Amino acid sequence: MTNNESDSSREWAAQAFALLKQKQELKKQEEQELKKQEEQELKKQEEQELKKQEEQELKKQEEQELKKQEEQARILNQSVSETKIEPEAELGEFDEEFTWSAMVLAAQGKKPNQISIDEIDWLSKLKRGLEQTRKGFVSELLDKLGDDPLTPESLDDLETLLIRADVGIDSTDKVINSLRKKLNEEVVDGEEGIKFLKEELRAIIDEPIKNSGKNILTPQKGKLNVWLIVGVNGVGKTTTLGKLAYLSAKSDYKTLIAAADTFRAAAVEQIKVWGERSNVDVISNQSKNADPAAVVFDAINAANKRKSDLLLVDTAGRLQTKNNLMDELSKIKKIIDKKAPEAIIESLLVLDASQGQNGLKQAKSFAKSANLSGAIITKLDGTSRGGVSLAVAKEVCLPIRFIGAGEGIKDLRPFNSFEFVEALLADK
Ligand SMILES: Nc1nc2c(ncn2[C@@H]2O[C@H](COP(=O)(O)OP(=O)(O)O)[C@@H](O)[C@H]2O)c(=O)[nH]1
Ligand SMILES: [Mg+2]
Repeated sequence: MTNNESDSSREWAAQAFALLKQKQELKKQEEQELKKQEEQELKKQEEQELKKQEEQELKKQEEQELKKQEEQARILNQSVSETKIEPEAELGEFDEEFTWSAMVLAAQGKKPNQISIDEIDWLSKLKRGLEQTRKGFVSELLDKLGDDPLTPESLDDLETLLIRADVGIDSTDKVINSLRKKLNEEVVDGEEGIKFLKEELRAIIDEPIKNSGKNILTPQKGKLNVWLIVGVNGVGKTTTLGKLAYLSAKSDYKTLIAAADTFRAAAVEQIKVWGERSNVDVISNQSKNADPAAVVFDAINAANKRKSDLLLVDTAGRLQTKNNLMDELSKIKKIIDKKAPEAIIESLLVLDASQGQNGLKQAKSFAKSANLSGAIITKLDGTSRGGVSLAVAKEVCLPIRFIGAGEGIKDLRPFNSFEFVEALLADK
């Protein structure tokens, strides 16, 4: 080979090498690309599988929940139809319970001739209902305080007790800070401490009520008032609505019920029984999975025709993450705006006190998307978590409008912070 020849073949070899190298790189790249794609595909498949599993799990949960609800409704319907007429409350003994209830009424400026057996009965029920909450709270507190002045240590105890009663961190902090400030300024004995504590707790619950400009919630006369009863399944919406219908009709408001929980067949039956008991008509649509907004449409027509004062709307309670509950609510609101633009709408969130912090979570997520105007706390009887009422007022800023403490038609009353705090902190 000449020098020339050798140069050019070297060049040729170099070129070939470069080309081969390029090819190999390309192939490597392609392989990597393919591998990446495969991995992505696999990941996607895994994600889809997981999602499917989650959906199935949710569906199963919902089915179970529905089954439970149907069963509850069946039992409730049975017991409700068996005891259609609630017996009139009877005067009990002249005992400690009566004396306590009477004193709570007197402290609100009522004269002896102004009180009714129903009021006494309710206060006794409320106090009894809050017994569980009180047990782990006031009794222990009073034990700890004794007759001695409050100390920084007793404040630590109080803090623990408040948290345990589901009062919430924000409310607890506020109360403890105020008490600490007071302690720094003066000697505070046990009794005075309790009095101050009551004032602080009342102030927390009263704040959203004051801000709303309405001390208690009543239908405004001369207008159509629409109260939407919302909340997740099983918290007591339908029961509460039945009790509200009774209260409203008894107070001479022309009342009507819309059975807009069309998701379960038994829900319509359940509300009809409550309608019968309170002598209030129920507008419903029997067809399966009827559109709730269509039921509300019919109900508003009827309410307009009859010049009703109050339309109570029962709604479905599927969890908002699973279904379009929020869409359903906004559709209902749109219908009301269109058909009755003058109507005064209240969206009342029903919360089951026994669910404690979980209920608070529900309230927060509903408040974000459902434009709530108030809360109704149910099942205060037999739970130790009655303190959650304070957390709702403080952390969700909702005025509490009614409280329920039992399954009977009379076991719901307008919320009164004085009575609530007295019952919560009663010393016996
Ligand atoms: N102990 C007690 N039970 C209640 C109260 N309110 C409702 N319930 C019960 O809770 C269950 C569910 O109530 P329901 O009104 O059907 O709930 P909804 O699914 O939200 O409509 C029923 O068994 C009711 O009797 C209450 O204040 N106290
Ligand atoms: Mg219901």
